Amino acid sequence: GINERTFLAIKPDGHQRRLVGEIIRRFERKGYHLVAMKMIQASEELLKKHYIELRDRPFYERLVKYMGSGPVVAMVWQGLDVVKTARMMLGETNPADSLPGTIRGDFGVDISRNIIHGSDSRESAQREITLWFQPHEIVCWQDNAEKWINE
Ligand code: YYY
Ligand code: MG
Repeated sequence: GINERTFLAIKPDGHQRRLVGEIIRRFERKGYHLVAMKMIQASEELLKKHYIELRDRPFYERLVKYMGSGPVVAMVWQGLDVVKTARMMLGETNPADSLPGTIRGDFGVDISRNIIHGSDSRESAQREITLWFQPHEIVCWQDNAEKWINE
């Protein structure tokens, strides 16, 4: 949709490796609209809820521990088909399968250190935005470049 929203989170490795600016820059230059952002040390409870669908996978506990091992930068981005396009900009789950030009393809090596999270569907985006952000943390602002980005 035109004003679709997605949830992105720069993981602790992306943050420690000083990729925050680089990642935000990619979404800004693409033309997407940033409506929420915060740096947080996520609790185990939040991370377990975030990854609830993976609770039976062998890497679940390790994943939750890694995500809680440092600050993450949580964001909500808005724009035309942003859920699907953001996933393309991230690359595949495994950086080894991700093309150069994608975030995971350019900056990652290991599947369990893949730099950034992005919602995989509009339904997950809605669930994740609600989980990570309070309604008042989503900022509506006039985008003066809008008419140069969407017809
Ligand atoms: O959505 P995406 O992040 O691309 O992958 P998911 O299948 O949702 O898995 C979430 C997260 O788990 C992934 O980003 C890395 C980690 N992971 C892992 O450590 N080992 C795997 N075999 C699969 C996923
Ligand atoms: Mg996923």
